[in-house]
Amino acid sequence: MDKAQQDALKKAAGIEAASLVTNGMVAGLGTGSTVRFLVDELGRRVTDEGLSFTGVTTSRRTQEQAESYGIRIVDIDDVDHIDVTIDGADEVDGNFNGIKGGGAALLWEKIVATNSDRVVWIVDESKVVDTIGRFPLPVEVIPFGAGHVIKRFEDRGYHPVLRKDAAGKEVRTDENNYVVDLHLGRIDKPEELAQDLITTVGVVEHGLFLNMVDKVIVGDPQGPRTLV
Ligand code: ABF
Repeated sequence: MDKAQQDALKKAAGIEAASLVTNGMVAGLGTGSTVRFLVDELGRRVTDEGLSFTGVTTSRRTQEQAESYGIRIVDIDDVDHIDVTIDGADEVDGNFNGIKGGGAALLWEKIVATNSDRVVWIVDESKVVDTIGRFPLPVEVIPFGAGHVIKRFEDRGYHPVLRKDAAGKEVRTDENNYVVDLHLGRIDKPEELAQDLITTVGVVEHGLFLNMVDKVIVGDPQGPRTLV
């Protein structure tokens, strides 16, 4: 599938999901290229149809895009609940276990998701897998002592790689932390791995999103479909 075909599938999923946002709602807006299509569609509806809702975003870049359409964005602590959060994912399996964080936004994404009444992911079909883990698992790590955390991951056989940008500089999250990607190949016991990661001192959060999504909309050449 070339990029244009993948983008068409992402766009179809984004447009389909936009219909879940109705007037007066508090909507969580995720991060990534698929969500960009969602926000574009929501912006069109705001402009053309007078759609009016409040947004809580999972990254500064989504906030900038949403505000460019005049969408009202508030801090997550300014609302007592989020009606629905729509976000992307890097991988999702048949048990609705997913990997997120390719966009280095996994911490805010997980905070927004865990404060949402409903969570919906939008993906192109390449993200749907039998077993998660081929996509390197992002882990958000505090810079202080990150070298020792990486060493621990190496000793556990997690094949960690500190994420760097094209200039070779460490990628920083919106919380100014590092991202370490674990090249595991496959993850057969995600709950056990999640527990091991979150109890490692210096780890802030990881990209395993287990039992955290209610609906997955998949962009498909035959039209968007819902993963059940
Ligand atoms: C975001 O969506 C990230 O967690 C994940 O990396 C991204 C998927 O990226 P894309 O939609 O660009 O494929 O939530």
